[in-house]
Amino acid sequence: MSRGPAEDQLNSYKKTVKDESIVTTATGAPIGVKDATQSVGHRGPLLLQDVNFLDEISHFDRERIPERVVHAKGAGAFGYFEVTHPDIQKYSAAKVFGAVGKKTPIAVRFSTVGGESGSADTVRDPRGFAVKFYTEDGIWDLVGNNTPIFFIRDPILFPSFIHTQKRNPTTHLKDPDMFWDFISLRPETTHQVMFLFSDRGIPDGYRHMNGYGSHTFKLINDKGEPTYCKFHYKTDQKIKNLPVDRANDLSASDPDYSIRDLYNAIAKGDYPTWTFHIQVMSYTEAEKASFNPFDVTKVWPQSDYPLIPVGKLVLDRNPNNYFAEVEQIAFSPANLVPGIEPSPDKMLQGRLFSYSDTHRHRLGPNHLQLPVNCPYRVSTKNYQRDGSMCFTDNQGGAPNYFPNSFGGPTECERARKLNPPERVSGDVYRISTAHEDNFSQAGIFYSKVLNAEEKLRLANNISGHLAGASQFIQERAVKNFSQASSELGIRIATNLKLKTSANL
Ligand code: HDE
Repeated sequence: MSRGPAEDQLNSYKKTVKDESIVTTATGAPIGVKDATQSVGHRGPLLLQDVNFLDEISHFDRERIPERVVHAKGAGAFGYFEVTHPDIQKYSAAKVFGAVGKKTPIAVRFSTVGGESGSADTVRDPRGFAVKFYTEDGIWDLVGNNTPIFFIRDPILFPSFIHTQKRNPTTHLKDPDMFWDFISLRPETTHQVMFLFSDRGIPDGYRHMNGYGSHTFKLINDKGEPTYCKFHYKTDQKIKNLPVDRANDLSASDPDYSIRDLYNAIAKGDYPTWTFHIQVMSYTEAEKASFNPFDVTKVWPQSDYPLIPVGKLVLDRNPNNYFAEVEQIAFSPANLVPGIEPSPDKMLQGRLFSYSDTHRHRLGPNHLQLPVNCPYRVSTKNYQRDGSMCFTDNQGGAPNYFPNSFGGPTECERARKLNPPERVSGDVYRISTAHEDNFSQAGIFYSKVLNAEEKLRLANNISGHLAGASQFIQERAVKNFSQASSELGIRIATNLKLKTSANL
């Protein structure tokens, strides 16, 4: 591995920072001897009165916070979003899109999904692509992936789905039976599984992949009119994927390949950029669409819903401290601003609760006060108070109840207008989505998107992984893939020496 800015970080610190400070305890008391505990004589036991040792070791004992239950391994960077085209203003009055040339600071965290925080970067897995916009109307988080679709369409299945990607509770090993059992029992996963086992399943670092908001969102314009929308970021570095053998080698020789690649590119001034687009769909079009536009296992065909350019994302700063700015960064799809709302997409609705809930567990109820999470471009005024680790002035002497007669913050007329009423009706029950259209777009992906070599690699990649599962599960999986494409089904069955799906 050659040395770049990442490998030279300590040397550059030494060159740029002249540190003549004195070492202290956490309470600021200067320390005279830093490399020895207080003991009784040369060979004697230690003393409980050695408060410097207690200070050091008790803080160390608490260094790790819970890692993210998914997306634990990641890299972060900072930069800005710039509006380059005015078209989105027809659809959204969000201030972040307010004028061509307007720049908004952003933070981005890229991640793998299934592995722990020490796992290898170059695995076959979706990649997280989470963007935090520090807008004049507060924080907007677009917490997406490098895929425009997802595996499931009902959030209640998410914990089970994730368990199958993690370790078997007895063996503590990844388990192909768990993975393929769930996948084959829930055929709505077929589309995303085909994407995952295609070349794009192992991107070459984080700079060479697209990002997608994936869900359908709702935009509201300044007349209070709603439109459905999807968000896309296209990489300007061009899509680049790793061949399977190279990815496997890197997992052993440089498991932090993607973090290193991003850090070094930014440190060298080779700033990665993405062009930001939307697709839009009117309410009338949504009613008439031949597919469910709120189903995150489906794309909106670009032939019918063309990409509309909006702006660009530029990443031009590395984190100064990984823990403070990346491990503690907290994204949530519920962090929305006036002019951008959730659609009825069930998965998005499910996510609206989960993220802030996990942050309260991982970081605490006041995680929004941390510098990287705080909406620093606005002055946050409300009636929330206290909670563990409140480290602001806790809104001083302002009234802590609403309404009041003593001058607390009041309601915003603009925000009210940008949240117009919406009519919703229907019977309340648990609607199973298992048997909705699971295969038509997966079939189009195979027949229209992939070329001959990519089709072959897809079949081989699936077979290589599926080979580890029990035969009855392999057969069920082949049946599903055959419904997307009989050719794909035959290829996998042949590779696995199974009967072809017609005979299964
Ligand atoms: Fe997540 N997801 N997710 N997810 N997700 C988390 O939040 C969850 C889903 C995504 O860099 C967790 O802070 C549910 C889709 C990214 O910090 C957790 C459901 C998409 C990140 C969580 C989904 C994503 C997460 C774990 C189904 C793409 C990393 C730690 C309803 C559109 C963000 C955390 C970062 C992280 C829940 C499905 C993307 C547990 C319940 C679909 C990029 O809250």
